[in-house]
Amino acid sequence: METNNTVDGRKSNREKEKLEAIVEKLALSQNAMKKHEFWDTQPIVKMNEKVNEIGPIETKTISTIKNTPLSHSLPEETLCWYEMDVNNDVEIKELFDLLENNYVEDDDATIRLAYSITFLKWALTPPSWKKEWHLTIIDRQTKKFMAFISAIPAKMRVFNEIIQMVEINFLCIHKNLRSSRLAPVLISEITRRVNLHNIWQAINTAGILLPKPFCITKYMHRHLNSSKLIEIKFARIPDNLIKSKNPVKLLEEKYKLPSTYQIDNFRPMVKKDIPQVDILLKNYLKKFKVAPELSRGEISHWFRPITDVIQSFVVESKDSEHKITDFISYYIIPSTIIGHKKHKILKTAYLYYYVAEKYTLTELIKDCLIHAKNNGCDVFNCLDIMENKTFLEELLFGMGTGNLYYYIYNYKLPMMKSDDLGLVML
Ligand code: MYA
Repeated sequence: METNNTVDGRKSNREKEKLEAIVEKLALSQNAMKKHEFWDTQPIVKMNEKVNEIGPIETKTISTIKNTPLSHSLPEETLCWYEMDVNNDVEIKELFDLLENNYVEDDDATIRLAYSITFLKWALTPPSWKKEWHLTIIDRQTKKFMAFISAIPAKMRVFNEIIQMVEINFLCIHKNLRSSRLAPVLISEITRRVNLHNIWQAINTAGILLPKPFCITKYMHRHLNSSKLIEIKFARIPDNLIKSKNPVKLLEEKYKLPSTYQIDNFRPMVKKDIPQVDILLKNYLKKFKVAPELSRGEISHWFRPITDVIQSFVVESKDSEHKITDFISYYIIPSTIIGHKKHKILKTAYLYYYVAEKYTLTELIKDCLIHAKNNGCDVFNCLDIMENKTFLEELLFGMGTGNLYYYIYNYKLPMMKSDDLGLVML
């Protein structure tokens, strides 16, 4: 049984031990028990620490926080802090260029995330966003963007506690400035700027293992365009098909989808649906140990459809009540296919939030796959969080190679299973 501030019970303890064992194994195999010059100084759970309670690690007051930027830690002749303006076309293009050329790549550097300008604006401007949290480092002479980190406000429920936090994202340093300890400077400066708003916790994801994730999740992928995925080596031909005459054709047949929705009254979400979606989603997210506490304004911001950024759908009852019974959404991030002659962009759909009431989750995801396919997406991704494990097999999702780790800053939180997590980060 779980209570407010402790996690108890033999079953959850067994699960916790299993999870701790996995992290230890991973930590050892990836040599992450090593010293972390920066992270060892931060209020985070240590890699070998066993956590049995939840709550802040350190408590401070605003009066102890410096109100000037950490300039001494920057090479001041060449670089300086800058608060970018996301609504300025030139500056958002600068951010786009920095990320397009320097952001997250897969392990063998074949694809690199290339968030669109419209996506970046959307992701960085939820209700109560702050310009000073779009923290940029520019080259003093050329004014080029050389590094970036962002925070956005996010209320999070952690077990029964509701905490005003920030989500940290888009940490990026130009390739020419790597390994010069600039990341700790960016993280410390954004921490200072967030602390000045009396906010002391943050949540983020990363593809690398650091001290210490509270949840380890796996990426799952579902082909929408098998021939392209094979050509760019995102997917490979399975062993059982290698000897067949036309394995790609067989794969395409395997992943073929109907061209029209299977659910009656499955339609794009519109403004008037927001109050009903709000109630449905708030209620659904109560199932999970960690989930966002979304305001109506945030629901409107995060789910209002924007072409090639975010797509949301509802199912509306056919009777005079026009009740919304189901909801599903996915977002789109293109990736650059690095150095490929034929293909330049991989268009990827990512499952976002959903509520399945009248229909099964499998039925809803299937219509979402149909939309993503018709919308030109090549692959549909999701994590093994929330109730996603229930549809993976039937809808032909395959496991990816990497993990996505979830971290919380300045908060003790025992490790949890991925299906206890109700948080999707962009
Ligand atoms: S995750 C996406 C991260 N971005 C990329 O992967 C893009 C491509 N890579 C790069 O741009 C650079 O390689 C980055 C590191 C910028 C990642 N999370 O400057 P360095 C630590 C946390 O010499 P560089 C996202 O956006 C590393 O362990 N720490 O390294 C969420 C080492 O510390 P230590 C990281 O390679 C970000 C130190 O940095 C990460 O030139 C959440 C080395 O610094 C990472 N992904 O640059 C940030 N990568 O010695 C934390 C490296 O101790 C937020 N490091 O091991 C925490 C909450 C803050 C707000 C709190 C408010 C209350």
